[in-house]
Formats: sequence, structure tokens, C-alpha cells
Amino acid sequence: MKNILVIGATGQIGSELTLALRDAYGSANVVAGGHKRKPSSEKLQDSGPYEIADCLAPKVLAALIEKYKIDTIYHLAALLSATSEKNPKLAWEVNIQGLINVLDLAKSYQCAVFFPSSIGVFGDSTPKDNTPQDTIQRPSTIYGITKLTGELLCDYYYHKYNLDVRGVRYPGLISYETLPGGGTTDYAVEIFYEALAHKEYTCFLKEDTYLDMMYMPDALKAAMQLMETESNRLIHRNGYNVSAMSFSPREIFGEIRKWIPEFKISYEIDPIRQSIADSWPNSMDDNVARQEWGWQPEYDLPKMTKDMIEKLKLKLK
Ligand code: AKB
Repeated sequence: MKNILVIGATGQIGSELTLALRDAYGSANVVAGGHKRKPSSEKLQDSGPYEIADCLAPKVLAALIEKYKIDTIYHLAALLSATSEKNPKLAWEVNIQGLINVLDLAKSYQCAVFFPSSIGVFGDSTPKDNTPQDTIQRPSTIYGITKLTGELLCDYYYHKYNLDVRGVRYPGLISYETLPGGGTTDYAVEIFYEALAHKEYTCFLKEDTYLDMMYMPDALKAAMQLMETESNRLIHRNGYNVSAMSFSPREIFGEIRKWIPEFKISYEIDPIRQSIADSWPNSMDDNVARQEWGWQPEYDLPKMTKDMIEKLKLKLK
């Protein structure tokens, strides 16, 4: 039986991954670790143990690992791309020092680790379409630099200490449960809320900006499936490209209009987030993940849009 600690459990991925892990491994065996005294959602609070867990406070983390006999850590705490650009030093501190703290503890207590990387690890010199698994990685954002360094650190701890650390490169994530905070791909979530609430949305990226995106159920499946794969099947282990759909603001607008015909869009470009998006791939090739551990997404743009609208209608009632 696994004993799991989720660090960053109140964030965009964590608030849903914690519940999915509790369903799979039992509520008592999955500790939600957040940086606030209380979790923001009642579901998280009521469904299992909740503890304060700051990746920059390794002694507190060590005490939790001992208290709950943790053997697996999902380390999700990180600053996203736009927030990182506003405060590069804090991004380095949280995204790198936080990760090193977790890797060192995992080494001491022999825990497996999941580390989410991002499409942010690519840069202007990377091939934009069907971006290969192994290719040029020269990110121009501090977020990308921290995520790429994170991938390399994870590889290093595996090769040097035989630490079982695994991870994927997530695209923009779309969910009806928790809002993202400070990302470049956030428009793809905001657009649904605004379409339903106000029937209009002002997008901060240009209409023809293509980016990889994924619906949250697929993102949760990717993390859990990778962590369940027999170790000897994994060649890359870290930084697997995983993709599900690639679209532009114009295309997602068109898809939402099929459900809300009066919906309107306008554009007011944020130069910082536009330049971040322009440096990222249009679409990734995820064949290596498909071959090594059977990755297969379930949701494309039409299926995700239908589900988002149905779920958000109920939520916003
Ligand atoms: C962001 O936009 O910063 C994130 C990401 C793609 O890593 N959603």
C-alpha cells in the first residue's frame, strides 16, 4: 500500500490530483500538503488528512514523511510562467530550492517522486510543430529555466542516487474545479467562465497563437499512470512530452460558440504573456510517452469543451 504526500495540494493540479489519489489508494493514505492553514476546498479538507507543507521548510516535510510513513511524493508546488517573470528570484527559490529539498528528503527516506515539468522548457530555437521528445531546449523565461533545471536535477538524482523520480511536460491545463494562477495558458480556462457569465471575453493572446493544452482528467491520468509503470519500462523517466490537443484562441472561441452562439471575443494583447507563448511549441510529439508507458489522452477540443460547459453550468448555477 502506498503512503502518499502531495505537496502543493491546494493548487491547480493538486486540488484534483489529491482527490483522485485518495480514490485510488484510500483516503487515509494520501496526505494533502498545502501552504495555507486550511485548504480552500471542503472536499480536500473532509476527504483525508491535511497538513501545512511548504517545500521551503524541509524540517516540517521530514516530520510529515516520518509521521505518515510516506513512500511517494507528488511535488506540485511551483510558480507558473507569468508570475515567475514578475518575481524571478522567488521563482528560482520555490521551483529549484523547493525541488532540491524534496529530492534530498526523498533520497533520505527512499520515497518515489513525481515532478511536473512543462512546455515552458522549450524556447525560440526549438522546432515549433511536433516538437520532439529530445530536442533543443533553450528557454527564454525564468519559469522555463527552472523547469528545465528541474528535469536535469531529477535525472541527476536518478543516475547518481538511484532515486525513483519521474515526470511529464504538461501543456496548458484546463479544469472546471480550480482556477490556474499566473500562467500563460490561463486564457483557455478564463474563456469558459466569461463565456458563461458575460457572453464575452477579452483574450490576452493573439487569435492565432497555437499552444498545446490538456483537460485535467487526462493530466491526472498521466501522473498516476506514469507512477504506476514498472520501472524497467522507462527509458526517459523525466520530462515526457504529453499532449492531448493544440488550438488557438480563435479555435476555442469557435468551439464554445457552438454551445453559446451569442458569445463574443475581443483581443487586448499582454506583451509579456504573448512573448512567452510565442517561445513555446505549437504542438508536441508525445510518441515516446505512448511507447514507454502507454500514454493515451481521452479528451480532444470538442469533447473537452462540451464537458467544461456542462460542468461549469452546474457549478455556476
Ligand atoms: C503556464 O502557463 O505557466 C503553465 C504551463 C504551460 O506550464 N500552464
